[in-house]
Amino acid sequence: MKQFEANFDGLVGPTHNYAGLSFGNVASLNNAAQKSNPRAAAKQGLQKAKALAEMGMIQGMLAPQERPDIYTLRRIGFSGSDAQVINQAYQQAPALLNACCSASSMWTANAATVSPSADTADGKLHFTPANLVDKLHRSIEPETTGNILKAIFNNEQYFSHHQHLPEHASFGDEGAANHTRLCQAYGDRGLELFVYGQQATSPNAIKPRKYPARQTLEASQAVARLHGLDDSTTVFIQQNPDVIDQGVFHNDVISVGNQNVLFYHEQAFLNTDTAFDEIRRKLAGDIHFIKVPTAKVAINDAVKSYLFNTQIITLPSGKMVIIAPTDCQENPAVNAYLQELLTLDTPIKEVRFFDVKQSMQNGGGPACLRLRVAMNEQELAAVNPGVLLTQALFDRLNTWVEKHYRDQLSQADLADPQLVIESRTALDELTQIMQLGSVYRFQR
Ligand code: SUG
Repeated sequence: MKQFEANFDGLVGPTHNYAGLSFGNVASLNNAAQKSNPRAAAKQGLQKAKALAEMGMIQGMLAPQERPDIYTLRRIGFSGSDAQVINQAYQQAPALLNACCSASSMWTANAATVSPSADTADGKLHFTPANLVDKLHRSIEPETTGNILKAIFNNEQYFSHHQHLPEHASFGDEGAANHTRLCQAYGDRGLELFVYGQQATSPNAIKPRKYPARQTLEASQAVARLHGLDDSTTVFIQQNPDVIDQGVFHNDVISVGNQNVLFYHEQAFLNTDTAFDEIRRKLAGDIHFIKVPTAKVAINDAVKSYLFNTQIITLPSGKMVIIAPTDCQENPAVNAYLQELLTLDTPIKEVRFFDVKQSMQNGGGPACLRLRVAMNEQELAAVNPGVLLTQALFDRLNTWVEKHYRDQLSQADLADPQLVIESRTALDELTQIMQLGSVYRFQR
């Protein structure tokens, strides 16, 4: 049976803005209060997704969430009409209004952890939405994320959906951003590598001092249990706390894997040698560890350029290509490294650059924008076809963006009650375009 790795990219929502909400994410803080361009952001994301589809990759889209999140604002005591709720929040607690307006669900690497059927005890493909408890604006995503995933992977014979983990710091879970699957062919049993930032139930365990470690070992272990992964093919490795303190808030900012390739910065992990020995033991067949030394790319350059938030994809021809943000091309050290990489004896043979700057300014590169789902032919046939990116869907989505999105949004604009109406009108139409049914609360 044929096997694929599909990418599901997050469609950027109409309220995309820069609110400086993510302490520990340098780009988010540096760009706080800049004006955003939601229309350009959505189009940049669509262009990247379409380019991958044109390369022969299976490409899907995940719908954005309903923002402003009026329900959370009501839950914390703002009342009256929707317009009154927005106005009160803006006057009394603008930071909370900002949190309820973020389009952060675009970064679908944080939507869920996904284990392909080849790895799980019951032979089903498993999904656990990430609870994202470390950040208020992200902690309000998982319920709708679960609804959207269930509307897309809607077949109990093949797909198993779990509830997100308990909403407590001990179970901080950031989804696929801290999870990599290594394998030979996509349909082979793989090794699932979970990268955590701290061990929450062990107060003396080593952790970062300055910035939060969003992912806990306890969360990673819980997801592995839920998905029915076997110890013999699962590895837990701690992220280096020193790099978290330099702005590496997710593992996918410092390492990325594809099939039997792990591309990583030499400072990415703690106890690298022991962990890599375990990986060699647990993954059948060859493995290519591509180490990027600090002497070639400093952590600061990796964080600014997102060299590791690249997508490494395998084209239908078998060739591996690295999909990088144009920010990598603009950084002399990183660009030089990428050109050198292509001359090294590794499976990565080509680099292609994409402009995703609207997302980058909030700390989201190409890899943040996608959720990987390795599937076989039967599973792919069971996916809701309304979300799979064809030329026709691309055209419809582009037209939809043109029609509904603003080309500028400032923090003050978030107080405009019209934004609620605009956003709901857009999403209502989107659920029809993508055949999602009623995934949003306003539709119920
Ligand atoms: O969670 N930024 C996101 C970026 C997520 C990137 N994802 C991965 N690395 N997989 C975050 O920090 C910024 C929002 C703001 O400040 O307006 C934000 O949420």
